Amino acid sequence: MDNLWIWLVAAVVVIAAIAGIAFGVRASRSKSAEVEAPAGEPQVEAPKAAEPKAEAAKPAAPAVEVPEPVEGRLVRLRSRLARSNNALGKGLLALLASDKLDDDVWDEVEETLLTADVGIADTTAVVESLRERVKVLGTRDPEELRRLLKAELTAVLEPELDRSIATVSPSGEGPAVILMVGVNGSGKTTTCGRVARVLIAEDKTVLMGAADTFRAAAAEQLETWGSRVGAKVVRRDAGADPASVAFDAVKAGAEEGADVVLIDTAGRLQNKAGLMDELGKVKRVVEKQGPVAETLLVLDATTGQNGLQQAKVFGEVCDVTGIVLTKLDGSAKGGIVIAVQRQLGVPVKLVGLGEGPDDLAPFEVGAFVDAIVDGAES
Ligand SMILES: Nc1nc2c(ncn2[C@@H]2O[C@H](COP(=O)(O)OP(=O)(O)O)[C@@H](O)[C@H]2O)c(=O)[nH]1
Ligand SMILES: [Mg+2]
Repeated sequence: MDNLWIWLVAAVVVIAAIAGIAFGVRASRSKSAEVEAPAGEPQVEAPKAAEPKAEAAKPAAPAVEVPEPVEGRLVRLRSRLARSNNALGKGLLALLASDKLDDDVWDEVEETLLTADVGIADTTAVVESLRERVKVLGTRDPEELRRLLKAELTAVLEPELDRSIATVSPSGEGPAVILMVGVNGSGKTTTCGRVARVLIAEDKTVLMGAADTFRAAAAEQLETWGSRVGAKVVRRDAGADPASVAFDAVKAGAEEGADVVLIDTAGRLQNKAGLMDELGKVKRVVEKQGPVAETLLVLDATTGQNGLQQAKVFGEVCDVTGIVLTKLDGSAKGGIVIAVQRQLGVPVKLVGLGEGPDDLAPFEVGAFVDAIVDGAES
C-alpha cells in the first residue's frame, strides 16, 4: 500500500514536471515569437510597418480622382432622366396613339405638358405646331408621330444656343472667373466641385473661392471638394465679407496663373434687396480685377414653379449667363428645362442627375429629348 502511495506521488510529480516544462517551452516560444517577429518574420511585419505610412501620407497628398469622360455623359445618365420623366414622354405618345385625335385628346396633350412644368407659352406652341403638322401630313403612324413630337420639343429647347462654359477670361487676361449663384441647397457647392473636377481633367488649373461665409461648414465642404479634385481653395473664417473672399480668390488665381477661378456664393434669399446688395458687391469687387466670364444660376429642378420664381429674381439681380439644373434625377417634371430657359432667356448648360461626382452632364438637346420621349431603352 505504502509503495502504491509512493508511486502515485511520484507519478503526479513527474506529470506536473512534464506539464511545467511543456508550458514553459510554449511560453518562451510565444515570447520569443513576440520579440523575434519583426526580424524573423518579415512577411508579418511588412503590413504593420506599411499601415502607419499609408495613414501618414493621406492628409499630405490625397489622391486626386480622375472623372469619367464628359462626352456622352447625358447618354450614360439617360436611364435616370428617362425614369424621372416617364410621365411626359410615355403619356404624350400614348395620347398621340389614340384612335381619334380630337379636341379632347389635344387638351390632354396640353395638360400633360403643363403638368411636366413646360410652361404655358411653350405648351401652346408645341401643341399648335404638332396639331398642324399631324393634320397637314395626315399621319397616324406611331413612328412618324414620335418623330414629330421630338422635333417640336427640340425646337422649343433651342438647340442652337451656345451651351459651352467659358474657360477663358473675356478680357483675354487672367483667369476666367465663374460665379456660382442660387438659393441655399440648390447645389452650388457641389456644382463648383464637379465643374472643377472636369476642368482639371482637361488639364486646366482651377482655384475655388469660398465666398459663402455664413456657415463654416460651407467652406469646409468646398475644401473637401478641393482636395478631392486637386484645386486650391481660398477661404476665410465664417462671417468674413464674401466680396473680399471673392476678391482674394481672383487675386490668388491671377498670381498663380490659374485658368479658372470658381466662386461659390451664399444663397440667402430673404429679400431681393439684400441679395442684390450681396451678389452685386461680390461681382463689382471681382470685376476690379477683370470681367466675370460666366455667372451660373444653380436651380433645384424639384422646386418647380418656386424654382422659376427664384430664377426670375436672380435674373434681375445678376447677369446670368447659364443655368445649372440640378436634381433632375429626382424630378418628374423635365419640362422645367424648357420653362426656365424661356423665363431667363439663357441656356441650360449643365444638368445634375445624382449626387455622385460624375453625375453632372453638359446639357444636350438631342439626348435629352430622346430620353424623355423614348424612355430608358433604345
Ligand atoms: N439627387 C441629386 N442631389 C444633388 C444634385 N446636386 C446636388 N445635390 C445634393 O443637394 C444637396 C445640396 O447641395 P449643395 O451643393 O450643398 O448646395 P448649396 O447650398 O447650393 O451649396 C447636397 O446633398 C447635394 O449632394 C443632383 O443633381 N441630384
Ligand atoms: Mg454651398
